[in-house]
Amino acid sequence: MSTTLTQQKLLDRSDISFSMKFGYLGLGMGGCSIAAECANIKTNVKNGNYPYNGLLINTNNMDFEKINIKNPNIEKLPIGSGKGAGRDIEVGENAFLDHQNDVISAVKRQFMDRDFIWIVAGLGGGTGTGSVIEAIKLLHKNGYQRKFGLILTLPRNKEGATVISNALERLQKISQAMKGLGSIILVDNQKLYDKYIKQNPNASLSEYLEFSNQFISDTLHELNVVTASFKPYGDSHFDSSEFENLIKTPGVLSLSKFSIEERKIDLENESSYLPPLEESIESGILSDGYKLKNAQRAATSVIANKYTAERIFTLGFTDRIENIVDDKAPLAGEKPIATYVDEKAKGVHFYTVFAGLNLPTRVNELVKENERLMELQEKETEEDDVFASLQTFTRKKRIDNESDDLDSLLSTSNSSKSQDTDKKNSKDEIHNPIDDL
Ligand SMILES: Nc1nc2c(ncn2[C@@H]2O[C@H](COP(=O)(O)OP(=O)(O)OP(=O)(O)O)[C@@H](O)[C@H]2O)c(=O)[nH]1
Ligand SMILES: [Mg+2]
Repeated sequence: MSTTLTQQKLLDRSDISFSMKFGYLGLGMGGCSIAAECANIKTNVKNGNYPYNGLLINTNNMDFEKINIKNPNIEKLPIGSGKGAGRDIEVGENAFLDHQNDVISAVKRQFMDRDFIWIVAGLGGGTGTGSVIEAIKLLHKNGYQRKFGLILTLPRNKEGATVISNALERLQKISQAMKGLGSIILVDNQKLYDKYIKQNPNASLSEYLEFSNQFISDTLHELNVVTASFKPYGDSHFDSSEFENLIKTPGVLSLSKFSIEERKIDLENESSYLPPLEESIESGILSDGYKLKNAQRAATSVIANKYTAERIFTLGFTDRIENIVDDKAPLAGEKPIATYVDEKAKGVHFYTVFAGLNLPTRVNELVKENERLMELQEKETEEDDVFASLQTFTRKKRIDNESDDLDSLLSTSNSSKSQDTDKKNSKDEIHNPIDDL
């Protein structure tokens, strides 16, 4: 998939429209960085220069400085100590609760004209993860029922036990409440990181994060534009209100995109485009490992320029795509295949969205990783005990050999005492919770 094909230069165009006005409520450092990137989108559209806005909430004042804010319609709201929540979800939750009234006022001010709000948090830390449940409750109680969804990142395996268990603890609660929420978009940091590092082996973690945030922002914007901007070709139809239904469907949303050069689509040769389309649906853009069979809704949009549309948008073509989607999501109540003409399109672009899904297998992997780390911790403690018994064993032996020497016996017991204290201290150091921050 080449970049020129994937980007379509949507941002530089003035002839596009948006399905929905999104507002982004960022929580914690990751949540605020992603929300800011999404709300920073600038277009050339008249009266739509900045189609989105944002409210950024964090307990760490320094982190606010690191966020690149271009859109004047992004507001920052500091809560808590100003020093962060130190990966403690209770501290994050309490900071949010203590400033609840400020949050309500800011939400009303910022989001009064928004069609849909995305609560954005990086799962694993203290502030975003700790506030997310309270933020859900707050929007729900203050006039935004069914008008908000979640964008949550899943941590990478190497981020450690605290991060993974924080993320899982809150995911458990969120999954219980899932039926009452709009859609949830999961961003699998491990998936995006693996892909990014393969292509950019010398890049830093912060470069990865920047890339991932831009990628999330572009993906959402593209979907929002595609469903509103282009002329439907033929009878098939998928409009802004259907897009709205899709993102308001409770459950997880899986997004996929596939772009291919026009000349590569040979209608007489299905293998020229169907297998990579299927593959793109399975591998998703931001996360994968979904049981698509559970999807409640699905939608596919295909975009091509006029010349290509006339050649490829035949009944047989849409029929084949319909079969693929139907095969993957037999229970979906609606699954339109919509074809559009974009005069300026280079290549043919397929966007597929599945809504109402359960959590993906990546969450199982995180549960397993969490168990592995806990076992490792237990083993480590056991090994400490072995070390202690070995120490006693050596000493006893020495005592036996020199049992008639009182001085040396005393000095041995003294030194053994001080060794014990030393060991206790070093053990304390190893388990100092500050090291976990
Ligand atoms: N994709 C992406 N993920 C991020 C980014 N920043 C953080 N994350 C993820 O989000 C998780 C939580 O980190 P933060 O958002 O920094 O934590 P926080 O909510 O500020 O919590 P505290 O610092 O403990 O108060 C991390 O473990 C990462 O996996 C980001 O810019 N992009
Ligand atoms: Mg933080």
